[in-house]
Amino acid sequence: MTQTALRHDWTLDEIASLFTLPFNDLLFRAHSIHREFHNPNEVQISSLLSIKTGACSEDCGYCSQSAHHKTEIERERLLPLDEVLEKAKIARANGSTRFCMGAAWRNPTDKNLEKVAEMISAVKALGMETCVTLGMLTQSQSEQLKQSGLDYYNHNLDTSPEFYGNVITTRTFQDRLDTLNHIRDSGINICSGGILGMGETSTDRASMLQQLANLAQHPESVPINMLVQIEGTPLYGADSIDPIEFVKSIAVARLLMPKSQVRLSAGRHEMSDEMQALCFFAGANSIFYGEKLLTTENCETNDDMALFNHLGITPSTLDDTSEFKASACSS
Ligand code: SAM
Ligand code: DTB
Ligand code: SF4
Repeated sequence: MTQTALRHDWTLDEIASLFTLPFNDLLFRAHSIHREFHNPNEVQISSLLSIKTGACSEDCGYCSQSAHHKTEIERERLLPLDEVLEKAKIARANGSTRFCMGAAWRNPTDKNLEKVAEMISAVKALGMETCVTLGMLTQSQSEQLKQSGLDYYNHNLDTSPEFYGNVITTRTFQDRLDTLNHIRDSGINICSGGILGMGETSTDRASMLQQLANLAQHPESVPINMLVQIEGTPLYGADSIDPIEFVKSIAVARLLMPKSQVRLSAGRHEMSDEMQALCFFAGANSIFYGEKLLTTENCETNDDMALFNHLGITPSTLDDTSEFKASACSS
């Protein structure tokens, strides 16, 4: 049987019609593609650490760390290297293969970047994959990160270009695409996705996925977050997304980006085991693992392992992921 081809020319109508398929038909199609490209019983796990917290000059309407919103978080300067390494070692001992460090910056200064580059090299030396999310980057900053051993850069489109202005006003959708281009051009894997449940329509969800799928190369990792509602942020109290619609969005992401890791990201804490199981069936094959995301709580690790056992899922090892990378997302 010939392998399903990767496409980069999806129309909005085509994607919208995937969303209107009967649920069973959509899930069957997504799961079939999932099996074609991935081991259906394996999930990759990454751990997160906030290396610089709060006081961010951006006004992202969902975020606890924006200086524009009154939220109850403890601001923290850039963490020292030894503290970061200690957390990375714990994540490694718990089975995470990738360590993702996040900073509440609009963009890093060159001085900040040097310190983060040191962290990346040191985490890489532990035998883990590295990921950072630091805001907007220039081309030369991306290249510096690549040289330090960075494997993935997380930079989300967050939502559709049409809904974007309702969520963020301090930087544009195009700014985000520019950063993604710099990351791609410097040879770092891209982790880019968005957030569902911010009051966007189903067409917005289709449009955001269209933007990701029609990039010249699909992001290697596609985090799909469900909004974690944080008191004091403008999006606190937004209408939450229907769980079935969320699962359908995972299925559509899988259909549009067959080779990518689709990451069931923030919001798992609010999901039932059944909803997570449906997301894994629909094509999600990676998660953030550990009791904290950046500033909010994640699922208990014991509960995650119990769910994995219940579903017969095993966490992937680095050998499995390097096999995936060897067949990278290029087309
Ligand atoms: N400051 C950097 C930036 O915005 O690119 C990096 C950190 S930022 C917290 C990383 C991503 O986390 C955001 O782009 C957003 O998609 C996601 N995120 C932040 N707060 C969230 C929330 N309350 N619920 C769900 N996802 C969230
Ligand atoms: C992503 O898409 N989700 C993660 C990671 N990339 C950096 C962050 C989720 C943050 C959830 C809210 C918080 O803990 O502050
Ligand atoms: Fe700042 Fe990132 Fe939060 Fe936006 S999402 S306010 S850029 S930390």
